[in-house]
Amino acid sequence: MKKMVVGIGVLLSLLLWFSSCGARIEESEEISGSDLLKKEEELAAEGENYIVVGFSQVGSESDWRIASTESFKETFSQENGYYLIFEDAQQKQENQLKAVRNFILQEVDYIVLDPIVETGWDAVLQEAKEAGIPVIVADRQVKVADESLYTCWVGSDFEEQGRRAGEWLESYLEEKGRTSEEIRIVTLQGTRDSTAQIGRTGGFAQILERNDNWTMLERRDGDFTQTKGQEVMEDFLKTYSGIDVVVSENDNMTFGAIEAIEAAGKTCGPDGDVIILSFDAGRAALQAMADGKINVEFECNPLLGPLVSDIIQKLERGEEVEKLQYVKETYFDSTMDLDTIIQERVY
Ligand code: GYE
Repeated sequence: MKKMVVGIGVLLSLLLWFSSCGARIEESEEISGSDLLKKEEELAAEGENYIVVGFSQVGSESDWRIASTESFKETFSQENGYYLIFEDAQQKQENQLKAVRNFILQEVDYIVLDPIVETGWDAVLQEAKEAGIPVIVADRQVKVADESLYTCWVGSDFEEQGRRAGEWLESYLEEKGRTSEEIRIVTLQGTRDSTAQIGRTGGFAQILERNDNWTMLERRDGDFTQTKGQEVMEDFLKTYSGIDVVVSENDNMTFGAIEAIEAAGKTCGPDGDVIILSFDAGRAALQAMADGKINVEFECNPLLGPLVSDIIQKLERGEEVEKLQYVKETYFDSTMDLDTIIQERVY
């Protein structure tokens, strides 16, 4: 595996790329064009070597995403021996394709990709392979015909999260003596065709199937944002009467749904009219649960920066890495000691 020495050459090409494409170069401390020149001199003088990492991030659609970006920027710092080129795709795959191609042109050492959707990556990953640049996929997955087009993937088991949500609902309804009642459910789905959406919807569907008294009224795309989540929930409330359960595939859509439910004069959470199941379990959502508005949160860990760094360090030492690496996760509900959990929460 080649390791690039960041000296005048690379920084100059970064600068050229920066000025010619008008693209944005970001790193832990943000750099402007003239700062970059200064940095170039500094680095050349210090003779330091950096591992250059190009990271194509999904966007900034949610609290989870912000925590993920922070984790990468904090980990891939110059103090840690990295030079990070960070690109926010604003939830558009075409922006990610452009970013990855730019990383290849810049001859970065590693490409880290958090793919918005699973398909459409074969050609660009083939280009990265031909350029000899290892690609580490983080969080969401890619579906490619040739698995050798990426080195490895690290992230959550979204299907397990969805299944866990269904199982939790089964035992909750049993506890409440509602097993023979019709249970009317709606789902706010995450970005259609993203791994997080496919897994959470699919996992929950497995449990839905075995419960004859559950009716899935509708599943609709809320794109993982609060605004969309609120819009879709408002529509659901107008269309369907007697909604018992909302499955919301991330916290930000949940915040939107809560607004919509309350604006419609209804209540939610353990003592409310509507049971809310949510995914991510960020601090703000756990707080909303402590305030009695959410029933349960299925954890999704956004702190993938250090795990990707471990993979890169292994590759640098010429070691093998596991192809698929799942992070361990849990769930939280209102019966738990939420004050302590919130205090310990780092995102
Ligand atoms: O759940 C959501 C974000 O891919 C796991 O994307 C991630 C999801 C996360 O927008 O909040």
